[in-house]
Amino acid sequence: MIVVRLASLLAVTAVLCSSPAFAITFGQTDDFQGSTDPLGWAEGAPSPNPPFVVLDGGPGGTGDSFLQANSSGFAAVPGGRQVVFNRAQWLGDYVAAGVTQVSMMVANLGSTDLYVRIGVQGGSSRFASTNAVVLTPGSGWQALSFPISDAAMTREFGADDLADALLNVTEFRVNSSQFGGWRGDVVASSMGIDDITAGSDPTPAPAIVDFAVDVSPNPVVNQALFSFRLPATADVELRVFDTRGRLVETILQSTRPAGLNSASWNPRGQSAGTYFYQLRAGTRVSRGKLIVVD
Ligand SMILES: [Ca+2]
Repeated sequence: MIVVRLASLLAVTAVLCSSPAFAITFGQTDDFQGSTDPLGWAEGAPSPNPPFVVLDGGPGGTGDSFLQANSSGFAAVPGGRQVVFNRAQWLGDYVAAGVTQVSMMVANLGSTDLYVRIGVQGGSSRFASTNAVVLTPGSGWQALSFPISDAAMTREFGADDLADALLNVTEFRVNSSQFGGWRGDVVASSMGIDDITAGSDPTPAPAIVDFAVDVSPNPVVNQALFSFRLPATADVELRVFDTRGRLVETILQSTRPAGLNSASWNPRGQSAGTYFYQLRAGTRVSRGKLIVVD
């Protein structure tokens, strides 16, 4: 009887595992704010130098966290290649989500050139960017966009059917590969990554600039009022995240006129503690911290 129950439990588990536990959504962003959780980004385990979150020095400067990926260049040991992959929130049906491009901020933090590409795996098929973006050492944070299309990607393994692979992506990766390929080069290097965003061509990568947002009161008791001034009509999105980077609530998602704008948030149902807000207005982004008290 126990064997039967175990068997059915395993069957249920197998069914659950056959579909992604996470589904990619249009507009999702890994900004690494608010914690040292690398958000599922990893290297082949066990790596002696897995990717890690650096709390300051991202494209927004102080307080802008980012993911750093170091590679040793030693071929014979894990961690030798410059590559990070994600088997969590970047999985699922890219076609249904309308995701045809991934943009990100990338910095070359090492002393050798980076040849940045993305890769997607669906089923047994693997594809990587046909053309790399070359980043020289010390060139600062750069906004990169990688189209996900037959024109922009090359089959690296399995069936040459990108459209089919995109129906159920099982791994998404970023690597440095000078001559193309899935695995990433064996090279001593260091890459900073931030604001990895699922979008569509020709969505530009968000430019990070100062953008003043007033939050009152903060700490928040019953209600917070966000005030901000727009130089021109813009598509505005205001979201609140917890310290693990999980979306708590989308407060505002609409087109707003030039001039002074405001939006309020009632944190009812949320536990007391630290939260982060992110306001996007066109290509402008502003982030800040909220404290919710009982
Ligand atoms: Ca960040």
